[in-house]
Amino acid sequence: MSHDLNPSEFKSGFVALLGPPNAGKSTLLNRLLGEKISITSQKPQTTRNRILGILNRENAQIIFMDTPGVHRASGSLNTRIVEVALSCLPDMDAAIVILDGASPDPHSEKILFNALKAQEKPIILAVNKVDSAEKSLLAQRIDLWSKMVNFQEIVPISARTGFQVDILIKALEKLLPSGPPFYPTDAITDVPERFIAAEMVREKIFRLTGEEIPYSTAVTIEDFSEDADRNLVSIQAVIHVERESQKGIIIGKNGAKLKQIGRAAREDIERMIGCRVFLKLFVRVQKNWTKDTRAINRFGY
Ligand SMILES: Nc1nc2c(ncn2[C@@H]2O[C@H](COP(=O)(O)OP(=O)(O)OP(=O)(O)O)[C@@H](O)[C@H]2O)c(=O)[nH]1
Ligand SMILES: [Mg+2]
Repeated sequence: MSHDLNPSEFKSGFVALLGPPNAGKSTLLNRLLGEKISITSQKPQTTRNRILGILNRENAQIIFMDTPGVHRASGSLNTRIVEVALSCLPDMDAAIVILDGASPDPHSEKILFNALKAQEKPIILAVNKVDSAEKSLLAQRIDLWSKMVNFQEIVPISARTGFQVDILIKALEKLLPSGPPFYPTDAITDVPERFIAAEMVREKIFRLTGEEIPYSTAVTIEDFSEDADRNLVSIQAVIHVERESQKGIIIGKNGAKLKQIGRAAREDIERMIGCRVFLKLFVRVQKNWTKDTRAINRFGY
């Protein structure tokens, strides 16, 4: 059998991953791609930007857009984050709505369902975390959700274990338009490595610090240089916080916390780019940056 690309058989398109904070959107994106490009944590509002992930199949290229969680927002940064999530819809060919089947979030779901009502694009509901959901409750929730939006299909999944993720992909392949690939078929994302490196640092702050610290933090890369001879990448990153006291917490006693953040981030970055990494972290105070639109822009959100 020949495997030449036949344009009339090849399908390609853009699919938004939408859902409340913490539903598992970024975990699902990484699972779909088999590679970690989007950061995840147990805390809501981990993702701040759209992240594009490209899944190359034999007869299709599916381009997924991971988005920040949709919720009722207050404050400049949060309002921006929700806008980022919803404003992508007109450019998409389809959407997957991801809801947490184990612990629903009725408030955010309502905002999301309202935003989707006037939507003409095909929408698949992925009910996530079925690995940890109670079966009879899960059935009730699915019944309720199925009446809210005219979903093309409903697929119970586990982004963590991969359960039924293949079914989700097949359902998508069916409804995407015919057409050639948009990106080279060996590409996995359009996001530069230096952005993902900054995100890896931000993920460790989400996972290793508590309270308001992760939400007061931005990470920028000041230098990213490759030394091909030594098979080494040197990265200098700045962690921006809002207050002096937060700087102290991030650095920790004798620098222990910053060291822990740096080591964990370096290991992830090495896995992503496949060579040794020298990562140097600095902490800088930028007063009240989450309320300052210019600072939010400057940090790339
Ligand atoms: N048990 C279980 N946990 C999951 C599953 N998928 C994701 N999680 C966990 O749910 C939490 C949130 O996952 P994320 O992927 O960061 O969620 P998100 O929707 O991207 O969240 P935001 O970016 O904050 O909007 C993490 O602790 C994940 O490990 C799943 O299928 N089963
Ligand atoms: Mg996310």
